[in-house]
Amino acid sequence: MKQNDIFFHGRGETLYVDDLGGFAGLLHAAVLPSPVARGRLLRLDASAARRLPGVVAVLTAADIPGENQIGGILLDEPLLADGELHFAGQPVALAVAETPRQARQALAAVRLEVEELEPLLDPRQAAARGSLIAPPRTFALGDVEAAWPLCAHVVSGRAETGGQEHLYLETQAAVAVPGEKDTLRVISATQSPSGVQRIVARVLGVPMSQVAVEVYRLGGAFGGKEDQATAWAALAALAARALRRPVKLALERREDMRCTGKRHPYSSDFRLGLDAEGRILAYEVTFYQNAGAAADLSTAILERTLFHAGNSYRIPNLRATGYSCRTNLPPFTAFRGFGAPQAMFVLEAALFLAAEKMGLEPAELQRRNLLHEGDELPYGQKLANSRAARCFDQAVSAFDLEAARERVRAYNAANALSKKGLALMPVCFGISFTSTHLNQAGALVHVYTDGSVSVSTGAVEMGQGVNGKIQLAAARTLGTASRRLRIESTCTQRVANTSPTAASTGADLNGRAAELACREIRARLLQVAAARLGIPAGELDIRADAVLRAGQKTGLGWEELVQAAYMTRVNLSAQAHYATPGIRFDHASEKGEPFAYHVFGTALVEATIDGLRGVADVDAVRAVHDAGASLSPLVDRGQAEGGIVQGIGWVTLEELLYSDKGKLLTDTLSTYKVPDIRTAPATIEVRFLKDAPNPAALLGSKAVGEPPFMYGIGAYFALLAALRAFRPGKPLPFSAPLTNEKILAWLSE
Ligand code: LUZ
Ligand code: MOS
Repeated sequence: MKQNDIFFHGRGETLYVDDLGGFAGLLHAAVLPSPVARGRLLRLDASAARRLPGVVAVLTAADIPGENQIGGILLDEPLLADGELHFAGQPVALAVAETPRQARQALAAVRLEVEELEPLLDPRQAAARGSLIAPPRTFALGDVEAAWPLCAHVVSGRAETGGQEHLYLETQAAVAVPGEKDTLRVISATQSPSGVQRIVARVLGVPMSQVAVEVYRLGGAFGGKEDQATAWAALAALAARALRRPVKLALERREDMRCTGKRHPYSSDFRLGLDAEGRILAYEVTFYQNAGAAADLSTAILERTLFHAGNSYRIPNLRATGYSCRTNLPPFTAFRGFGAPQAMFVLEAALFLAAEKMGLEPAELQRRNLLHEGDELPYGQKLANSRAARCFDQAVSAFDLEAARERVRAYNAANALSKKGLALMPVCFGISFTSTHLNQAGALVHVYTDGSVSVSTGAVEMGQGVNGKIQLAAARTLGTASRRLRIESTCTQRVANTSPTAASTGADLNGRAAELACREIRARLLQVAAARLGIPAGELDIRADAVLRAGQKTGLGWEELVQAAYMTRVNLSAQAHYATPGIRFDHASEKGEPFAYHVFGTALVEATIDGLRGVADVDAVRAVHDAGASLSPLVDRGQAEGGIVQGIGWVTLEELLYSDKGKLLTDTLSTYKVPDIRTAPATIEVRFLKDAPNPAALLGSKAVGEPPFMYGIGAYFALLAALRAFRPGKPLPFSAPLTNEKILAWLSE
């Protein structure tokens, strides 16, 4: 990010969807959520609501001109309930009024007659009753059955991880503006503009070409707007189309917490077998994913869980099975890590248990089993450029594991009521969308006659700094100064068929597309320069706004060059498309090379438990992280630090509680705890692996968004080590989050 961007942002001048003005005749919409988790809608009476002051309309499923269907992967999610209620918070009706307050007053006056049915909330129960989103899937390598008898040690158990609220600062929001001839322009806070365009067109029954979707930026997303921004945009579009006026729909925080999906809770069974030296021989794991009431992205998320069942470890015999279980909770959705954190937690639990049984430090088992170059991953891909051991060993030496262990031992010997623990957390995360077709991106670049440059791509800026990275890559390729470049909003009329900005691939894919478009313009400009200077284009270079020959300035500058190109009628615009090469996956065999490359790293986490009060502190997280040749070390550090804190929140603090009727009880920030400045570790230190360019991505860089999240898992196991110091021998829980309440209960039981 440029300095002036930071000041602009810091002064609060950034406009989010709810801040946008200038829509003549703007109406406001609000959504009536289902009051029950499962039931039948017997009657909906909006006559009193429609008579209230300022109320323009109350819309229901009957008002949808196209299909009442917003499912992306599976067609199993109505936009507005059509008789059956599948989760508390499911949109039932839409009130539209002159002000947001009047719209919400209208909702309170809608009379619903509902027959409430017993909801299904537990994923194992759902699986037992055959309530599945899709058939189960199994990834297998080697032969686990043949391996069990060879194991010197076998441990088994159950591990649970809870959901997680995204808590993006900007809640879900969209504005829909009708245009002439049934066209519609939707400004949406979405990670997936083309996804919104496709569903809005489907719901309205118009071609996609009549719907333009534009995104300026998001106030955070974390996966929560990959699929789940769509419903709100489609509702705004429905109202705008019906009423022929611009309509805004922006959720209040509590509405957002109640109605939108979160990270998937998982309940898993594991069995891990090792030889006498502690080498993993066999691992069997079954994941029960709580998908909620509709598919959303659950099948893709479960797939990434299976891909990461082995995390950073070499496992010659593995069988991983996943069930995506349909329940009556709001559909769970993408969240940073996309199913991989859930998988990694289970294997770390198994290793922790095995280490205790063998009388070893978990770190010894971790180190012995790290992946190496050429190892076969459970999905058939041979690991290339493994940096697992390099990161692990550097973390052990740079952060002096021995000294840290000694500190913990000394502290625990000296303190009876307070104990420390530490854990190492290695991470190996595959980069590419697991759905191969999504690994493509487009860009459109215009150079204007004054030398300024406009760059559009499919990438959505959500605070992760993707625009800055694209700007850097484009400026470097063109040979002009970054300040001449403007990264435009993301718009489906400029760049079509965009994949969501997700899977940590935003800069990889869109940066490459921008680079390709800029290369084309650069090649044309070099021809122009060659003609002007009478020097072969192959001997010329453009750098820092100047045309060079053998490193020497030729006297021809950027602005003059661009003018010359225009005057000689040379195209100063280019469109380009990038598709990640060399990836494929075969669903019949569950084998292939789905990932362009992997990101590696290891964190050392230290934590303290106050045994009297049950209060846990994560003291320090230090990580050696593989960022490749970072495009922006400051941005990447921010991503790593933020991911670590978010990961710690997931495993130690953030707890979603539902009533037995399936209603979210923790729907405010007084009941749902998120990490703050007090709970964040006092020390976070991220060191980037040195001299580690990545041949498989933009300018040697690596994707950075998701992998660091999983370092946070180490906090759970550091806390378990501290609990162990209080009570040797007592079985430890593998149930995240390990809240202060759970710690106190374990200590006092
Ligand atoms: N979205 C998706 C993702 O559709 N496929 C993926 O593999 C993925 N991974 C992480 C985050 N979002
Ligand atoms: Mo666009 S959304 O008209 O660039």
